[in-house]
Amino acid sequence: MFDSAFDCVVLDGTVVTAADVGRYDIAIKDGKIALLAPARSLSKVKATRIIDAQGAYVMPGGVDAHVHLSEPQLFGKGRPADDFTSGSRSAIAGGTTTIIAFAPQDRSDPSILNALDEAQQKARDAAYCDYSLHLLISNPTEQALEEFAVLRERGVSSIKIYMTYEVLQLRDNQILDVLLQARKDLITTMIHAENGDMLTWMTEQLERRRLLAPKYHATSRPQILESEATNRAIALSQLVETPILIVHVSSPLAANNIRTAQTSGLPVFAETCPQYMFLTRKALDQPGFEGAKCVCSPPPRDGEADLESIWRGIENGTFTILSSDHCPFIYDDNVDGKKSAISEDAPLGRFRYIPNGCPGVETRLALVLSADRLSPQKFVEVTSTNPAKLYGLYPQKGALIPGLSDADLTIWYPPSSLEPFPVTNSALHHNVDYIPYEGQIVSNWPRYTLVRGEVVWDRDNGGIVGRKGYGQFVKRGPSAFCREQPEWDVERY
Ligand code: DUC
Ligand code: ZN
Ligand code: ZN
Repeated sequence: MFDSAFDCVVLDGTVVTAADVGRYDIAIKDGKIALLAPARSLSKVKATRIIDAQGAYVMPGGVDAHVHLSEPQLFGKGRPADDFTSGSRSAIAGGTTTIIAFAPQDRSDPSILNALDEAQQKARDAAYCDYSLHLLISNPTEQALEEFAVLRERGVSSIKIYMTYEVLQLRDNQILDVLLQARKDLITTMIHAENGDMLTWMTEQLERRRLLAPKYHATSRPQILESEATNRAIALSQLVETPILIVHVSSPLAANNIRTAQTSGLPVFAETCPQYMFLTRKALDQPGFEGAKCVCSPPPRDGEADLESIWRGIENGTFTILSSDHCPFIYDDNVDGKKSAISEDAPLGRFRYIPNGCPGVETRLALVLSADRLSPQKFVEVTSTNPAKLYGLYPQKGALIPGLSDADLTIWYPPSSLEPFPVTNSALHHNVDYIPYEGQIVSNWPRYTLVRGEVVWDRDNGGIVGRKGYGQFVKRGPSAFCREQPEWDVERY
């Protein structure tokens, strides 16, 4: 029965999908999952490579649907330090096999297709893992809206819009235009929900009092900014009757708004990130300028109760996905990095100019698994399967279905075979000089990462063993959570 030669066989894994956990062997052929069979039943089949998982977790490769690479200045001063090569290298070393990055439209450009061309150009032949792109819309002209159909033809089925940042913020009527077009073209709209005008006002209040240090970043963006914008985004999507995804939710108040909308049957989805599960605003209140390392938006919240509420939101399904929001700025760089916010008259920097974002693509899976809080199925659901479903990659990604799924695997160390150890930036593979989690103890780490059947990360034998350029652009269909609807009718109101 199993006499055909396979390219690779993974023996005796504790195979975890979003649905099940069981002890299996996995056979791989031509980059696809070929077969799942009882553990050790494939030990004698012919295969070019055999990996003995020794009972360790074997999971569909991580899908990180929120990664910033090769972007211009968008979030304050500075620009992300990772390109598609270093960002995807860091991804595979952390067990992530597919990333979705952003193609930012220039605000002066009436089209969105130049942004897509440019991002695809940057990514071509550069990545270690498979990738896709979200179009970041900052100028929803009539032309841009008409081009949504072209995005779909080119395999891009999601966009991101902002309710804050001077160079990105859309007005409510523009958001409605975008949502209506997204509904027509079956595009998923990601929304950065913070009230930009409240933020500007708060920033001015703080600056007038010369309260400029990094910790005031959190003061300038209280939860009400996020919860108001979240509510408004939900109301706008309710008017147009189209799904939205609120990205990087940090606030329990916003999460409550989302939960209420979901309970009433609205197609509102939400993402959270490790920085809102492990960090509080104390991380911004460090000696000197150090707190700038953890400046991201929305900011980490007040205390343990807030972290607890985000974990609970993952457990109870409020959060559909858990992404990194990897937004990598070098700390010790006063041109493009965090220190660009320091000037002679503000030696501790001005929080309003600190580039917003933290690195995290490599640490996302190990930190969350090591917290030992989610069931293994829930872990796979929010870090791999749901992002694949939400963004039209399923079941090619995020699943282990023979004949259908790419052989993208994350294989961990067997139970108790690795001493818990502190994560340190020096062991990571991005282009950044720090992580917010330096010294945090993890109990496991991906031992092998496979992309389409090729081992690209072998922690004990060479580390990165994949090849730059191996990663392919993955064309996506519509979200599994989106459905065709009749034309929106204003007369219904
Ligand atoms: N939004 C993001 O999605 N990433 C980094 C900064 C931001 O505001
Ligand atoms: Zn954002
Ligand atoms: Zn982001």
